[in-house]
Amino acid sequence: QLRKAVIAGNWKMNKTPAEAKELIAAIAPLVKDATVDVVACTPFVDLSAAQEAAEGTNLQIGAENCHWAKSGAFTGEVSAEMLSAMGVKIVIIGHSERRQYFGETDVTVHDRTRAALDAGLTVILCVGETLEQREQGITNELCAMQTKIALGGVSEEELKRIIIAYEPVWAIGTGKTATAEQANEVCAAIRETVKELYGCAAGDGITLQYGGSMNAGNAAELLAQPDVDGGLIGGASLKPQDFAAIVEAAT
Ligand code: 3PY
Repeated sequence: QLRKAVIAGNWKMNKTPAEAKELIAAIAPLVKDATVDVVACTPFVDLSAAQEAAEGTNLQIGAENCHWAKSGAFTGEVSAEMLSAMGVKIVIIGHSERRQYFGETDVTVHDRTRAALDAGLTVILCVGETLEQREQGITNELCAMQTKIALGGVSEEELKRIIIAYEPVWAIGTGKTATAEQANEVCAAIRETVKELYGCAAGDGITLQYGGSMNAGNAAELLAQPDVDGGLIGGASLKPQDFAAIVEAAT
């Protein structure tokens, strides 16, 4: 296979540490034979508990955000260094909920990506258009621009630690899913952008995920698309059977 398939759960602001332990313990046996990479991205306070529960399994634990500075006067924030120091290997950056509710911009997404790479983390970089932007017909250009700004200054070597998740904002937490064709078209456009920046081999090698109400029912069709290599899973990642079914569909 050309690229690594990665199924990552995005737990968002759900689960206490005790609940996280339980959920990981429920998911792990269901995905133990997966041939794809399986990740659960949890709230900061759940990371230790989730890591403990995932020990000895093939489940990787990731975070949902990190700050761009190594340390300093940034009340309420968590640095990439801190995540790395606790053994976290992967982090979501630029999720649309961060952009929508917490003032995240293409520039801060770039800065957080930079910090995460510097700390040795793998980044799940989220890009995607709003409904208004889709209706204006600027989806592909917008996703290309978000990708280019985020990856500014990222080396070809570092690109190996980037996964890009295409998440149409209108499909997030709304129950609406992009059609498989829509998902593939935008993923293909993002891949073209990466090729433009880094060359054909790098573009062919990068893992692209679709995210936005992917669930046990629609995963197989989305994941069968040639440019969709994995999924970033919201609500369904909190349901062990559903999450396992998505992992199965990617296998
Ligand atoms: C969703 O599926 O709603 C997501 O936001 C995944 O990140």
